[in-house]
Amino acid sequence: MKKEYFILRLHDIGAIKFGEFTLKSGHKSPFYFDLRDMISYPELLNKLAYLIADEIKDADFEYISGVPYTALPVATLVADILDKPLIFIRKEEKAYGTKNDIIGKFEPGSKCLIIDDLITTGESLVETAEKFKKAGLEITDFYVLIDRSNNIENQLNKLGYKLRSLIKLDKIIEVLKTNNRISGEQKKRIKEFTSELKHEVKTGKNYENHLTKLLKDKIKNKKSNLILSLDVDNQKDFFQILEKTAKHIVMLKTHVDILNDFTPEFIVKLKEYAIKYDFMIFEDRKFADIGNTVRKQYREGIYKIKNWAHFVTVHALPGEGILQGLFDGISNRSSFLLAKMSSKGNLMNETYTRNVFATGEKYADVVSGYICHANTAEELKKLKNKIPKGQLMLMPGVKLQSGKDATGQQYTTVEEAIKGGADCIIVGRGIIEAENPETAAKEYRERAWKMYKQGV
Ligand code: S5P
Repeated sequence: MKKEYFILRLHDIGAIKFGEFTLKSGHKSPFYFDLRDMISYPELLNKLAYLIADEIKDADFEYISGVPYTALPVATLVADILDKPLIFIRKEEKAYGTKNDIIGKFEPGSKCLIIDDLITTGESLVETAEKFKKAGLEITDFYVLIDRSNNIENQLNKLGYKLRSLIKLDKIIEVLKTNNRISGEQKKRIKEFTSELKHEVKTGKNYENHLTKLLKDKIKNKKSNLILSLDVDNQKDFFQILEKTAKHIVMLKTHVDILNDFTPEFIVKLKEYAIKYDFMIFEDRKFADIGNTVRKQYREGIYKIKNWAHFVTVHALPGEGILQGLFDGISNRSSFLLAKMSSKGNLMNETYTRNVFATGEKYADVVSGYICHANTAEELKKLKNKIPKGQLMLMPGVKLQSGKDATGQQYTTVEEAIKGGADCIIVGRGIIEAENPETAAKEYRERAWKMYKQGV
């Protein structure tokens, strides 16, 4: 089967469509690929499998894997043709995270080639490869049906992967135009669209809003990435600790509803401290309701959070309406979305976290970044890599020593947090329950800053 035939058949069955489609990123695309239905055309699938088998038969691998769902049936046929064993990783995360994520039997130390249907950024293929590697397999080869990336091959090469592809986007456009399946006008639009996309990938759109920039500047000027979480229940203790620690912090995180003796004067005093010691204010309210309700919770009640907190924490769980309700008509305020909490057994799985990042990217004018926790620098780095450029990662659950508390809080060290890419650490009891909060704050600040400065 010639590649040209394959392209035309995909067009026939509606796997390649032209029109106007809204992508996950919010971009409007003049074309859309969805190869899922291919499995219902046995002659197509079969010819395709022989074509792939021919292209990979000389590569060095012992196992074949297909990424579910679309590429798995294709990989199954290829495995059969080449007489290679098939393994794959389940798509759904297991609720209780057992290690049995790989289906099929394999010998650790063997090489496995991974087949996928499409490649755009390469991110998901690399993630899959990493999972296999963790299980002891060696991954050096990828094969994709359609490569619509911006020369991702070079970047993958640097990471130690070789990418082969059946067809590239340019070839699809050329074949469809030659066969009068698309007009010259459409071809032009597709070209324009892809060159814009390419441009965007190259320059990397920046999602930094005005308040994010303020915080970043303060981190630089104050030489601190310490956020103090001052969770005490009375004003006296609050201001006593603040007085001693304020010079070391870039931002103060409050839970204003913990105070037993809250009065409006508290806010006046808090603002004075913020000016005197040059820190920003962050109310950790963790909004999680429908837009209409959070709108009132943010503006009204006794705390009137909107009037004094530069940032608030928000759960993206209820959907975009929460951000619309909170920030509609408000300027000079921003938020951090909870992407991966520090508490043991939290229900934020990989998919949830990814969706939180997508929400934050879409609402970047009112989202400055994410609250992310991980137990190791390596795990944290994976989260950091997915955060839209320009937005920040703040990490709670930090102490000088790792450990946990009595109700599921997990602690990672300052060093792991910064090594993993945290822009700021959030520290509560490590400082406020220390014998001397002032020296504790100084120590956290210095340890974090030293590593941060090294750019690790
Ligand atoms: O996942 C999270 C998110 C947050 S904002 N885990 C957290 O611990 N926090 C907050 O950070 C928590 O509400 C508390 O105010 C602070 C951590 O306090 P510590 O005393 O455990 O350091």
